[in-house]
Amino acid sequence: MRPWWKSAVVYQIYPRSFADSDGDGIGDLGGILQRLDHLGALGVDVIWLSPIYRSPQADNGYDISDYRDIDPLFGTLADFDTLVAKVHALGMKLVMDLVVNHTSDEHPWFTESRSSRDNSKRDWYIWRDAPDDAGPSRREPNNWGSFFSGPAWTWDPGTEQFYLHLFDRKQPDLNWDNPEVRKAVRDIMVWWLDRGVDGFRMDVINFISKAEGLPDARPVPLQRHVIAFDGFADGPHVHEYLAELTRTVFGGRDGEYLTVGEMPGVTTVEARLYTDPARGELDMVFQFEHMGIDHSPTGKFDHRGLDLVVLKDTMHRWQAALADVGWNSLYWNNHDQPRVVSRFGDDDPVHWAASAKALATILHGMRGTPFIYQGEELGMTNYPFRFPQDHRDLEAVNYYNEVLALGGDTAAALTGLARMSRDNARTPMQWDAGRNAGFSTGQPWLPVNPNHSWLNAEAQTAATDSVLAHYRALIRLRHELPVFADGDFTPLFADDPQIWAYTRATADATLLVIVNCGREPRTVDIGAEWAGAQLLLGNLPKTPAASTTLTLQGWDARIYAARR
Ligand code: ISL
Repeated sequence: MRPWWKSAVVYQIYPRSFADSDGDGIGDLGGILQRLDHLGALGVDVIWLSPIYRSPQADNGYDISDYRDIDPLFGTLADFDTLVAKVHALGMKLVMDLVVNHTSDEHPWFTESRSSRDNSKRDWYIWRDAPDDAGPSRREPNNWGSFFSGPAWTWDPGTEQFYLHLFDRKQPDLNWDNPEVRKAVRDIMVWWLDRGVDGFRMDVINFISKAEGLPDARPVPLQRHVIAFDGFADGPHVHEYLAELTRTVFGGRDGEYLTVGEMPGVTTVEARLYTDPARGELDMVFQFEHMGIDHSPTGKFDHRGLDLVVLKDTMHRWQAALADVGWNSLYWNNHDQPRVVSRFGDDDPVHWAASAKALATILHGMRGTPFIYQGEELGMTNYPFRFPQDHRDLEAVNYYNEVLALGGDTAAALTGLARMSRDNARTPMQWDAGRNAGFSTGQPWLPVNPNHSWLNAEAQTAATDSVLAHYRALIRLRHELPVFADGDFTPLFADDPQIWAYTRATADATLLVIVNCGREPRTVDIGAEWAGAQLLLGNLPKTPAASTTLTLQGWDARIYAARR
């Protein structure tokens, strides 16, 4: 029997930016409760909540100081229990974000660990001596860089050793080679499952096993610190630790659960192993190849434009690689990525709606489990960031300060940030055309996009041809037609720089998904077998039935079912 999550659609909430019920300008659990009907009407099956645990909020909750409590910013455990009950009553499931590659430096485990070299928690984190004499120019134990600029090591003057942090210095990495750490993680997961949650999205979970001896990464010209994927991604024990976790947490539990591992740098070969049901590791992973194709070798803020053929090829390779074993997750957006309609679509007002629907059609037609990030179902766009002080995200702030300190091109840095900054995803959800887009009665922690005057949930709920209505239709199709979950995937026109097309087929049904990813109309020959095919969904008014030749308008997107 096919697992339930193969025909499910997941919706990600970034609680801080979703809905604010108490007027402090920061979204909260009360706000989510007030807006659950939006998700019920959309038809999604699962809600994934970005972290709501107690946290100093250095990385907006991806730095946890207590895994068994809710941050007062968001509410209380009682609010959480109410939320779980309401989500379940609406027939949806709730998945927690589990951030266990690292904790906050304010977690009691770390405060104990740093208190002395012989503390019982010392070995819960990754501590190393300086390789040379102490002094102001003391070298770090290796050349690894932090994802958020600078070295991945911070010196602790109290105990005179460095600790490792792949992310911010306030996010020290746990030492998963210590069985006590693995046991502690397991206990946290069981505690939340017992509270009623339906699974976990596991943050950078392919980073938990570091390479033996923490070797230097391959040097990169002009960069002293290197993001050393080969030093920590898909490390020597990661499969063993994940299988152990899954067995000990879910073994013997009845229920329908979902696990998805977030995995920067993961390859198709590794992803097959992680998601092979016979190995008992994870249900699906988030891969990043399609999110990297517009980054330049010098980093994500040096944009290199979109080559559609490369994007298609990347997505198609993942479709093929996980066709017989494993399973894909499908996403364009999350809280770390710029808005897809501005990135791979066309957010010019004339093309905005059609291109948002077209990108949705491409993704939701594929084999895998689609994830929708809040506001994506409205076609929310990037924010018009202009000034350094516009940015809140520590990644953006650190990057800008680094460019400034090195005497680099700050104007170029601002352009790069406007295009790629994670804050693009984090501006408040646009509920209506009113003050603060209906997000909060107070001052929002990040400004609301001025386009909420016309781009908002209320307007789109009332319209039958909105981006929102298109997402609803795609979700309904996935629920109704088994071919979306089960069908084979075959690309068409693979080398075409403007047409994105593929078929999905089972023994009983064949679909054609065909999209014009450009402004100019295109005529394509799709073959006689498609003549008279039934239009299941289109994104423009008056889309005709199929014929051997199709003329597609700008950003025209169609799904046809072959006649049998
Ligand atoms: O956005 C990124 C930095 O350029 C990504 O590389 C991101 O850091 C990476 O995808 C890992 O993301 C996850 O872990 C981070 C957290 O900041 C992200 O929000 C989270 O999704 C550290 O916990």
